[in-house]
Amino acid sequence: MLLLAAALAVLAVACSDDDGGGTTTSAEVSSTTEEETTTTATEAASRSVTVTLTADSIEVPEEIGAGVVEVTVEVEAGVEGFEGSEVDFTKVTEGTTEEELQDAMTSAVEAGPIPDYIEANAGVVVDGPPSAVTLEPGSYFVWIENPGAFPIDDVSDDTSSDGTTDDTSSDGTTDDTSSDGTTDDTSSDGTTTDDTSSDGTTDDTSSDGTTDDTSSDGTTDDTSSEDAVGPTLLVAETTVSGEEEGELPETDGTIISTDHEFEVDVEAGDTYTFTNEGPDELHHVQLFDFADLDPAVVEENLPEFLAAAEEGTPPPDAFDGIDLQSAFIGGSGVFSPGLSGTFSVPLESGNTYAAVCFVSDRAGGPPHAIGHDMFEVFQVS
Ligand SMILES: [Cu+2]
Repeated sequence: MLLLAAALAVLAVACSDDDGGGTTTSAEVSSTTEEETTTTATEAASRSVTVTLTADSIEVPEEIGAGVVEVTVEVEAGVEGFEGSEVDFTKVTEGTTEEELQDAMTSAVEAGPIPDYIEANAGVVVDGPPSAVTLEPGSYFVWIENPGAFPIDDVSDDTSSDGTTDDTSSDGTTDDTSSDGTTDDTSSDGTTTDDTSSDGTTDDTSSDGTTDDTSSDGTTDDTSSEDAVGPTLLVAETTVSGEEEGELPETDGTIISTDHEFEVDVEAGDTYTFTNEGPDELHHVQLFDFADLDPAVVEENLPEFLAAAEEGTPPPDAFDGIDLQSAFIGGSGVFSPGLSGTFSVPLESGNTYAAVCFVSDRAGGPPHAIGHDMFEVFQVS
């Protein structure tokens, strides 16, 4: 119910925005943004945003200004499990449901296709100082993987999935088509064991589009409630609006991705800018520190190193006990073409690093590092 209310509120805001611009919008969101309204009439939505993570929720402002946005991620005291995770700002086709988002991300993680209703993405990593990202106007889901996804025997979850159902009205259309392709993947993750049962019912899901949602959700959930898991993602909705403004802050260097290569231009430091120049695919950069190893040796052995990590076999001898986990020092969020963001990693003078992309093509397939040799070995001067 809460979700329904939130969804409607966002819709209302989006509509009023179309007619009246930023001013009316902020008035309607009054409770949260009243103070900001008074600062600038034309610039109601803030470009400095705090994302709050709790054990079972993610909270963001209902409206964010387009352009360069500074994102601070706060984790509620005592809550664990978000370390190193990524908060994604995912622009979706208006009317896309939370369930479709869950489906899409589950599919993406399984190297499946990324559906067209995922229009753009910018990500920030939970740890570290605030990151600046570029956001284009549109309807967004802001989400993070739920570290608390655990077997439940709880109706409240049905509520959340019902919450998605509400959007139904608007989705009926897109859902069915896309969910048929993806739903199977979906169900296999979100609800591991239910798959069997829900695969049977998956079609119901697509037909949910109509009105049965409540009933069919009710059914599937009930059947599987004993071995169901919590929602795979914690999700909030927001609207990004207004003129795109602002400039990314100066950093210690840039890493640019194209389909499917990196261009690295960095000096020693701790904050860098990642830009995805596309033209088509989503990318990120993940950085691995090989200390004083010869760049040529790293270059030669990296494919075997990555393959070994994927297959769970020992790393090549040349790496002298360095494995993927121990070498990993962090990286950027995932960005769609045309978008940028800052991220924090420590790069030391003299060390050898590898920039690696593990994202798959929109059409599906292996991680870019494996399928397209998308990595770049470099030494910081
Ligand atoms: Cu990539």
